[in-house]
Amino acid sequence: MNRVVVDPITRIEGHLRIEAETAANGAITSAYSSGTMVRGIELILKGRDPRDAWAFAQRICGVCTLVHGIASVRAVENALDYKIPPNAQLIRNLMIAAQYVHDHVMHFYHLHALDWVDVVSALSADPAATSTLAQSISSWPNSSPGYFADVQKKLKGFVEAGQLGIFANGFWGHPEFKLPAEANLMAVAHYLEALDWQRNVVQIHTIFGGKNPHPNFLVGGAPSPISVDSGGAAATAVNLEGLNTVKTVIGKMQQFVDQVYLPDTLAIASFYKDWFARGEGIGNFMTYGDFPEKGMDDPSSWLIPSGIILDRDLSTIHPVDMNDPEQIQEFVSHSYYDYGGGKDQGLHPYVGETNLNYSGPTPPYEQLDVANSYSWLKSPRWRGKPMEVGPLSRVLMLYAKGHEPTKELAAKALGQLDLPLTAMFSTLGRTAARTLESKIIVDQMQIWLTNLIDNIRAGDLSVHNPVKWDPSTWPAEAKGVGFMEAPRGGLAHWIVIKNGKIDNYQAVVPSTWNAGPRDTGGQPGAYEAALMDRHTLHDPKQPLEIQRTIHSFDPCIACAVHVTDPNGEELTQIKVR
Ligand code: NFE
Ligand code: MG
Repeated sequence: MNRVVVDPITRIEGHLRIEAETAANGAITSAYSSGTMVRGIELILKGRDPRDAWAFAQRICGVCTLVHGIASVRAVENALDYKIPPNAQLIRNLMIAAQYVHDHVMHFYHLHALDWVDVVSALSADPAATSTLAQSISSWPNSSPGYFADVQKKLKGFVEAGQLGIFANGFWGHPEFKLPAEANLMAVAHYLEALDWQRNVVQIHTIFGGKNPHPNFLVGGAPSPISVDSGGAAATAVNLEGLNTVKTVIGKMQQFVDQVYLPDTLAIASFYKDWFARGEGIGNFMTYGDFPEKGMDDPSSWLIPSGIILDRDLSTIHPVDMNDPEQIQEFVSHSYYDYGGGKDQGLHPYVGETNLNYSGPTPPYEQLDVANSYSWLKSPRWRGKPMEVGPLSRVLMLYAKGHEPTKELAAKALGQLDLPLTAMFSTLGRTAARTLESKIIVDQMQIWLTNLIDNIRAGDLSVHNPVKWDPSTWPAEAKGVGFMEAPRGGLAHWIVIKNGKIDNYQAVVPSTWNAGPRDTGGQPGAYEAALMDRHTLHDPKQPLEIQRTIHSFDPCIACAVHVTDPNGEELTQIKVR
């Protein structure tokens, strides 16, 4: 038995270590996922004004830059039964959607594509043939032979200078790379274009929330007032000029998704169909739901429904109740934490504990102590079962609920790839689901914007409900859960308020569900199970297969452990033994 150690997994946010045991033929027989650093944001929040919590919670992560702000204001609003105006709801939807599409495109090109695209091979592509390929799959205008020749020249410049810069440290030349040189060059061109494109997208956050990353939020509504007469781009209120910019940016987002992201996903996936047959793992999928047309208290109005799918059975959707202490629990049996009531307890987040006084061994180590504790992540469970959260869960839930645009898109994509629906239960199914939901959500953005403009035209400028702003109106004790679908999956913050202050606060985030370690009963988390689902390492010194499947989840370990490294240290090696 060999043990392959990948530490850190690169092209993710945060610090993740994977250890895999392999048989003589390279097959992964066991896998372990470890978050290697901790901070404890939840402790920082205790005793603070709940109306300020979002600003602290948002600093959990700079990648999903707004999601913890949204979950936090929703938690306070849920605790206080605090309604927000329709305009604020629409503005939040637009801000969340902008985050999704931004995050998903960045993930595909900048974090995940290089698992499938051999950058060095692009050097030998024929620019004219690349142009023919690009024009055969899309009407995207940057597709002439001269354009691709220029991109290739730029790439050659990197290589001849002796350094690949942003493309350094790939497993270039690995035999598992299957794309023709021309497809590689096309993807490299789009990698560079996506860098440029994403600068436009973040404007939506600056218009509605003042800045990006970490736009502003407000308990009870949206932070920026709407004004029909304060002109100019420099105005702090949301005005017609700002709304026009939002409309233009949404158009650019749609064009990129339709003409670049979607066709590239299908083109690349068509060369890797074997990756639609491995890497799923658990088979349980959970969504909390999001994008309310009316309010978070009216689930029938949500674009993304909430629910649980068990054992890949799309015919039954089980309800999920985040207030039920029997349903959501976090375990720490294999985490570097202790609970007051014992390490094998499962705690609902209202009574959750973040104890950093665990006395057993923590990093550094030679090898994870997998029999005992091996991660700063906890192990969240639904009724004791591990769940996968994220784009695949959402697309399956939309599909199972009969959402027509999802069914049509999935049928078209799977038809083009000549694959059955069950192919979605896989590494590339997860990646394709991320692309499909980007299309579903970006199309919805124009509708939300139109509704917002219609409200404003009808004279409704309200973005904030002042009624419960004053803490003297609050009950002495209140508790609530704020949830959303973050790009990486269902995210929820649980808050307990006593005498106007935060008494307890727990965030259980998507990457904790997916990347957490084994639980008390030894059940693996989603990353671990996925790696144990038909993976064979071609070359243990270049564990590309591990990267493919782990990246398909789009890990964010900063979110998952609410971390930074207390010592400012970074590990930089991939160790193989
Ligand atoms: Ni830091 Fe985040 C949250 C996670 S969401 S990225 O919450 O996991 O995409
Ligand atoms: Mg937590």
